[in-house]
Amino acid sequence: MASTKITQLAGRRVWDSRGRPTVEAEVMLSGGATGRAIAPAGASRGMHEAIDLRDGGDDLGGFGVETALDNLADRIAPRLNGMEATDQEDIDLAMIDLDDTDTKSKLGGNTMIAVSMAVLHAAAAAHRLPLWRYLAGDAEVRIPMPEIQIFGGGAHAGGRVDIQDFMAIPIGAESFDEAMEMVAEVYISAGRLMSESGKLAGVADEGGWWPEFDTNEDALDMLVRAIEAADMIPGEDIGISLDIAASEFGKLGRYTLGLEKRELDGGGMVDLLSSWVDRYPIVSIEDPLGEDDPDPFRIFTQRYSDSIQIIGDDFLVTSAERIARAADAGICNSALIKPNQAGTVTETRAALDAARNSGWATVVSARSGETEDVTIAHLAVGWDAGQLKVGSFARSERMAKWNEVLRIEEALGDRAQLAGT
Ligand code: 2PG
Ligand code: MG
Repeated sequence: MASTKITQLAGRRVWDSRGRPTVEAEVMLSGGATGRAIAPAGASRGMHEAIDLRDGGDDLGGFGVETALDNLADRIAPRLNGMEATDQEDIDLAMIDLDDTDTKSKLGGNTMIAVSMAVLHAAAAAHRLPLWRYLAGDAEVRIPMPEIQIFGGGAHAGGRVDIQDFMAIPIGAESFDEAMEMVAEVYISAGRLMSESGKLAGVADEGGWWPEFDTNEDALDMLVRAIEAADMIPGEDIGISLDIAASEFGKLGRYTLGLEKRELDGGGMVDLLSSWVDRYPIVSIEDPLGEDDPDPFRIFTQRYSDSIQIIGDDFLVTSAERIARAADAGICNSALIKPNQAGTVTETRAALDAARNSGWATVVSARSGETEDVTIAHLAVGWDAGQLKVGSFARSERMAKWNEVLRIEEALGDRAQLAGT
């Protein structure tokens, strides 16, 4: 293997799927290998996530990343120069030490995750291995089951309906290739039904159809119809997965729902969601209650933990500590794993391990602001996470990830196995 000392580390401003600036990091190693990665950005952000450092002010809507890039050039690069790229933990700890805040507010979680993932790519390149294989080593891996958005709502669609992600999980698929085909049919049929009912109004932030509905239930009904119209059986071929992202419309146990601005407390939310789980072929629900509302979250988990997947996103923010605490308290049975919520690869992996140690399922996830970066596709396979969520079945920042998994499935050949099958 070529030598793997970091000899160059640089950042540049690139642009994400919302047309906002973001940080790209590029690393070169002594043996000539290089690695590159781009930070994604969330819109419905958990309050305990690593800070996405932005310049503020009037330019670029306040989303500028000049401070983040200065931190990379002036503080991170001099510190990491000469370090071994294969010692991912040392690299990440060096940045954590340099930042020295709980939320990565000095260096910026966006700066740090771009660097951390770029180093990982460079190390894999030095080993002449695809990233997923470098991560897996000799371990067996499975291809992740995809969760794919058909309608986008909530903060990704101006609050048109409350639920943020209406997703399809192709539980009846036997390969990733077949999973893609099944969801493609549902996406097409949902678009056709929207058009026929005069509701086709473009797409939301992650490429799911714009939710031109009066209620959340209308969207759920339409999703069931779309699955049936694509000649598949809801709940058998395709399960419904929802990201309620309840923290976006609920604070301190008060939830303001619907275009009519109906108010519910935590118990009311549990009842409403229970009525949906009982009526629709729902197999997974993310953030059913707010990040600051653990008691009803626990009640919901107790009621449905045996029958559906209950994922924490804003509630757990890819933190090993929060995941372990939630597991002890009986809240959630699965964790969303978003590298930029943690801020480094090492902490992301620790969160995944914490979930696994609690017997939970894990879902590696993109953010609503994305780019052509496909690192998460490799993490999902290489870490054998079991599931992958990257948004809809449209727009290249999403399709780049699905297409990358197709390539990995092909590379695995006969050994490829879709998780959950
Ligand atoms: C989520 C993500 C992706 P955002 O809530 O799970 O859908 O959204 O990146 O805006 O937090
Ligand atoms: Mg979420």
